[in-house]
Amino acid sequence: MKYSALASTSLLLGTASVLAASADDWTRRSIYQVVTDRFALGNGSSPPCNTDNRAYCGGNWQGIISKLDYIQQMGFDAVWISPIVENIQGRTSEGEAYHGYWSQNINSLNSNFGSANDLKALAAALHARSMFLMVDVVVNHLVANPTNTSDISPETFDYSLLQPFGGQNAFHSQCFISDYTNQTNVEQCWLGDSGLPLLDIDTENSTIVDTMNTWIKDLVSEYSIDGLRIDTAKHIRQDFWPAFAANASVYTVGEVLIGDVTYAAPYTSVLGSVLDYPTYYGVYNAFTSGTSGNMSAIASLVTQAQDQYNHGTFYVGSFVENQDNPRIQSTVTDQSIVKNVMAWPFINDGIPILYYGQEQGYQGGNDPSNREALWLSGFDTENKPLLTHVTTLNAARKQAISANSSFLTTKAKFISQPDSSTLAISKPPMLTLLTNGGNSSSVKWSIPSSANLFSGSETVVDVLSCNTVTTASDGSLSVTASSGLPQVLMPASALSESGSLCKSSSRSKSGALSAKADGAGLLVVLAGMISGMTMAFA
Ligand code: ABC
Ligand code: CA
Repeated sequence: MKYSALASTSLLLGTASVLAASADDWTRRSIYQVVTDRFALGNGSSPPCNTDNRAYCGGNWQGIISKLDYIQQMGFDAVWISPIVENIQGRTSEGEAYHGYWSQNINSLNSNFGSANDLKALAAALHARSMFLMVDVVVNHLVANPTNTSDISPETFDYSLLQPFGGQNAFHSQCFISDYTNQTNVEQCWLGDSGLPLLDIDTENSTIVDTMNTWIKDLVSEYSIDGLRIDTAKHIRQDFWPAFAANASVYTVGEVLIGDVTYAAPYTSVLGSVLDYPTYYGVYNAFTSGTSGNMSAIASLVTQAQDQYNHGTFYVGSFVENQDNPRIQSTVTDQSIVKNVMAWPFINDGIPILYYGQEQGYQGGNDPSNREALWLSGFDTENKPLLTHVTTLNAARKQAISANSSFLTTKAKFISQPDSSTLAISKPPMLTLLTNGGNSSSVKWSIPSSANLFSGSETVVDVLSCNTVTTASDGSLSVTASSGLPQVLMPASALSESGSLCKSSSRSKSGALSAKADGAGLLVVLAGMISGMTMAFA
């Protein structure tokens, strides 16, 4: 069954109701992350948007509603939107609050993105498509401009703007975070700098804790939110989170920005899970430094995370780009490498997240360059190889979920390889072969019969190309690649029952048969028939 019983029931009862989606419900999902200001305008216009200006460009919730076909046709069934509450107005020394992380009043919405009805309409439109809504929330800080820019001492802020608290005593005393090895400093000092201080909320105060817990409960219910991305999770004491998550009563994924598994691990017990930053760094480094990139570091980070995280890595958010880090293509443009990196979130244990724009080939570097307007590429779905790639990856994951009922609860395993520029990741019925060799490399993967993945003389399909290979009589498999492309292999028998993926895979070797969105299924079938006929006549 594609959706959980609870989700289906909610759909029958009415689209506006909260699905109360759990971490388990989210594991079958695939998330498309948008910065609301940069995705689409409800009126369909395409204004210019210079990221360097750090200013609002006009995207809004109605814009997202108008482009749900675009998102859903790539196979995504959840959307994570940037923070929704009212932010600091006007221009600060760091620009405008177009990204939404500079809250001022948590009880009011950011009118740049639309009205309460628009946000409710977005939730309803998503639910009508059986899609989930994830909202980004900030609990750690509020932001105020000092009234006197030459003096940012705490007395100089206009606290009346900072709602619902309204006074200096709601904040930790002023100090900027200066020592990331001192957890008290990380939790109680302030992010930002003298140019734009992020006033650190006193989350040790029980009245404030109650306010936050009531706030999140009401927010989730008011806007029918299915999941939360928790900003700056490591900047609040761990024991704040369990009650907050319980009040949210939906899946919560915390942003713990760190390269260290052991540091991140405890947050997987106080929240639904975390964004898997440690593995992100491993993947980013392995694929952006040529063949000197350390591929085995990925295996070691994932294994550590599987061992140390609560629920292993099944509930993590798995990503390779986001609003805080340079896009992959700002460093590497070899499309074979880009395709390898993009495959990662879809073939490991976690919940895949794609940051909007990657499918269009965006190349922005660090913040603010990585927040390009999507409308400037015209929502093009033709001639966009990476969009086709991600569509296939989503379809492959869905097919794996339906072919193996324990796919989502079986840990990914790494099969050791002789070539250090390769990785082989087994998560039955998927076997993924990755390489950082690049488009002119020649690499080989060897899968021994002891891996117990395939039977003897079995047909195995690379669902990215629809090419097939056959296992040896003992079930072992040897695969070579001369173009540096990733391969996502599945037994032909795991593909035959349903889905649009490589329909005629066992007969065709044509790369033209790669999976398309559901609507293109007929085309794929026809192409398969023609291809099959060609072979029959040959
Ligand atoms: C603004 C400017 C930027 C400028 C920045 C300093 O100030 O626009 O050009 O570089 C929002 C906006 C940003 C804005 C900030 C500050 O507010 O989106 O444009 O940047 O005003 C979250 C969100 C993020 C958001 C905020 C604030 C928080 O995802 O979009 O930013 O609500 C820390 C926090 C993390 C936060 C991040 C931006 O800063 O922990 O929650 N993200 C080390 C620290 C991390 C730290 C990171 C970056 O540096 O450990 O805690 O993140 O400062 C690994 C190590 C890590 C290390 C990384 C870099 O390397 O293991 O420890 O992280 O290997
Ligand atoms: Ca804090």
